[in-house]
Amino acid sequence: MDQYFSQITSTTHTASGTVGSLTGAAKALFGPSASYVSLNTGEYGGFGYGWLNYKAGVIRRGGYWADGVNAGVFSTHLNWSTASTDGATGFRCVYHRPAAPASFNDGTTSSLDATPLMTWTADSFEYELAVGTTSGSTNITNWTRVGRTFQAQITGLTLTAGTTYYGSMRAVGSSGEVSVKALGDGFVAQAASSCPTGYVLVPALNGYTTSDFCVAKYEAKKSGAAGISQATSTPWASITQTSAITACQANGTGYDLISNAEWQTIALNIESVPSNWSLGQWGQGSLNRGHSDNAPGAALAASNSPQDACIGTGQTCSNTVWDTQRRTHVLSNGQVIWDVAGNVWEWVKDTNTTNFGANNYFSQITLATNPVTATIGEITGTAKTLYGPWGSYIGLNSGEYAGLGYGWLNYSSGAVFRGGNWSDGVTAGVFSVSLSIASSNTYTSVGFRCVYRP
Ligand SMILES: [Ca+2]
Ligand SMILES: [Ca+2]
Ligand SMILES: [Ca+2]
Repeated sequence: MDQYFSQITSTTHTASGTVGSLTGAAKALFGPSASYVSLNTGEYGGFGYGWLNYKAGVIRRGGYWADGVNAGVFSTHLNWSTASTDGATGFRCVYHRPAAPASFNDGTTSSLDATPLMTWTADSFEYELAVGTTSGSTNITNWTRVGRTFQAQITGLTLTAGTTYYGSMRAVGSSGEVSVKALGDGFVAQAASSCPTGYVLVPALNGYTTSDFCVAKYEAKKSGAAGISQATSTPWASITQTSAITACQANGTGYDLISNAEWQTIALNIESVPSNWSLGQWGQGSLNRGHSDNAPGAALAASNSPQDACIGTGQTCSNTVWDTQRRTHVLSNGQVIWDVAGNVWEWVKDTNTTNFGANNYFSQITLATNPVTATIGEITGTAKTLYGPWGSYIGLNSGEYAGLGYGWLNYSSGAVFRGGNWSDGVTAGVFSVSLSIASSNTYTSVGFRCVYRP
């Protein structure tokens, strides 16, 4: 029955329905919250009228210039369809401010000059991070734009060992409107563990690695029995995975062949840094895939200068000019690492006995396409978790395929090697993986990279 809203109650109008995100009777869906049944003449409380005895499709609110006492902020009209128009009916827009980032994690420990790598479930917004000495405060670092990405850290800080700091983050909409803050539960700064010469610090990544570690900036080069990290000379290839472990450990205590979890920590970090993408934004265009066009048709030495990022490739690029063949990637802490993608394949320390299903580009590998789960080293999951990117790139299904690389997953020959080589073309990339050969094999296109765990 149609009625003034002061007279509409849960007793007079009992029918329940769902309108948008609300479910209830007319009073809950359209009416005022309190009871006004005594206001039953004259202005009727000024709430307006409910034309409720219809279900024609659309909902109009508020009344119009000729509605008299029937107009009001609660007035509701249900007798029109979506195709209706008249001169008394207009409309009003809303802007939905960005939602607070979900699953924000501000890490557990940091060095003295940078926050931990902070992670969240990214949507399509730009994000900002802040750091303070109490939850939600910004007294250490005010809001700092980190771009549209899913993990980031703030560098250039001077933190005090043993002190607890708190990260906060917010999303920023296209008009500059900010979301409610997401609050971290704090992290403790610790005296920095420095990396050996030729190694760069990699921040731990929740779910993959529990501590920061050092990775060789370069593919291993042969120096006596040890695989060392230096720019000059070509990579040490034609070596078995077993011998690569020995060659890394020959550097001394704390050195080892990189694990698959450490490789993923690096690859996922590279994925999160906007400048590694051709269009300067996470997920836009493609990641560079290193020396992989088979011109020249051999592995290359590197350079000590990040400006020489395309050295030897025949292409021209630098640390600021992107190219598919660029050999360097930047980590979230600003460190530069060479040839993670392309040049020579690289053994990881873990082995594999699982066939993960069809081979494909990593932009096309999902939980659904390759659902087999297994444990490789410290990680348990499907191929996407064990070897793949964080983001969903299913729409990047031609050309560069996002530059992520290819998964040769339909094997279980024993060994795991990553990154692709100089002739792999579009199938090379920081996530590329092959499960096709045994640890005892050697190839001229398969080398290795060492880590140092402080
Ligand atoms: Ca924390
Ligand atoms: Ca080339
Ligand atoms: Ca490589």
